[in-house]
Amino acid sequence: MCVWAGAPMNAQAQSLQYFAFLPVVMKPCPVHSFIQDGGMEAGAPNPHWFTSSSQFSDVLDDSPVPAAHTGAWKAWMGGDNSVTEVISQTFAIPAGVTQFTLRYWVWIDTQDGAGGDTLAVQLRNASGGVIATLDALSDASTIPTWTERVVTFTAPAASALQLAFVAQTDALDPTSFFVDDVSLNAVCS
Ligand SMILES: [Ca+2]
Ligand SMILES: [Ca+2]
Repeated sequence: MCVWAGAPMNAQAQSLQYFAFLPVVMKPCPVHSFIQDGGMEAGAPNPHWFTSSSQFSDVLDDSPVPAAHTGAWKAWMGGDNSVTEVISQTFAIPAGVTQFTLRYWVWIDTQDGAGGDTLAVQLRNASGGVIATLDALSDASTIPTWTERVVTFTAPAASALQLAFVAQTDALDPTSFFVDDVSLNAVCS
């Protein structure tokens, strides 16, 4: 890429017209996803994903029905009343990278519909403090089959951050939030 930095001052100066071609330094763009095992195929217990459940149930699941988006494993969050379930992963960031594109596949199977069962996708600092909610879904979101979500966001400069999916259900009419194939890539100019 070049930048035109010169222009004639007037007609008499046209013979002095010049152009300066300035180099634009392009930083290498990491092409890999910062999230490891985005498809959760390493199973449970998982070396990359932290999981927690208020009911002590397994969050990562390889049941053939309902089927994962790809492979055998997926996250199955919720599925019962009054439950909080989380999957999260802390990832390292190369210096200077602050813009990201998050992609993940989600499917919401609900007996509710009033909006009280929620799935929040959170950007957290490495200690787990919430920085931003990147995506917010609920049982009122109509996602009756595997659907890809794409979120582009700017993060604060940091050497490490955490991505978390947090599902919470209310006391009536359960909702299952299924998540699979999570990827997080740098956005480069
Ligand atoms: Ca999978
Ligand atoms: Ca509910």
